[in-house]
Amino acid sequence: MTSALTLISHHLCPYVQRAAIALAEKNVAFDRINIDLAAKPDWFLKISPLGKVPLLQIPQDTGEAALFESSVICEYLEETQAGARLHPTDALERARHRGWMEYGSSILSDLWGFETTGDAETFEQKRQAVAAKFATVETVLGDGPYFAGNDFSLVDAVFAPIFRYFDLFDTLVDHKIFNGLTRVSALRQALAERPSVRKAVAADYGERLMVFLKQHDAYLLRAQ
Ligand SMILES: N[C@@H](CCC(=O)N[C@@H](CS)C(=O)NCC(=O)O)C(=O)O
Repeated sequence: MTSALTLISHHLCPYVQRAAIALAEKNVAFDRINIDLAAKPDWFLKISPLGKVPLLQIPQDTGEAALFESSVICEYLEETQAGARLHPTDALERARHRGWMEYGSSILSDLWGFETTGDAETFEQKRQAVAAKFATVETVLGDGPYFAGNDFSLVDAVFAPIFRYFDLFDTLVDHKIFNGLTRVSALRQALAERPSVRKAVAADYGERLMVFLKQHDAYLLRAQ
């Protein structure tokens, strides 16, 4: 039986990236299996209650445990793995960080509409929603380089995959989402340079994302 953790993944999934980033920050070796979410394998459906990635498989004497939900996986890694702490030690600060992780998930919900809709009106609504949420993030950021200053945290692991989308989106449309948001823009830059963030996706991520947009006939590809 292998002793390594296995991350059940999808090439583009931002939630998977959170777990991959946390594992890399903790210096934990892991295997990664990418599945096709359009044709979910039976073995995956048996162990994924919600039919979603990521899953973290953890070898046990009795077989293999599978954790689902990215925030649960990240919290488990924080509690069980040595290495850099990814949550503050203070309970109030830790709770605050968990709140901002949730906030990142709510940005992802709006971003899903922004990137997949074929309709101009929905696109504009989602663009405004994402812009408003990042304007709020701007008000809680300090001098950086990361969300909580010098220490990289799980909040950063949540925001890095969100920013990554814009490496492609910026080349397609003048969305203005980060206009005037100097702290958010600096955070985006710092996260893009972080090795754990860089290696959380494969080299062909941008090409795959472009294929995904074309498959959805995304308005994003036609927007001015
Ligand atoms: N709340 C979940 C969200 C995970 C999620 O939405 N994963 C997507 C891919 S990015 C998925 O597996 N979708 C497949 C489906 O819904 O059928 C988490 O944080 O892990």
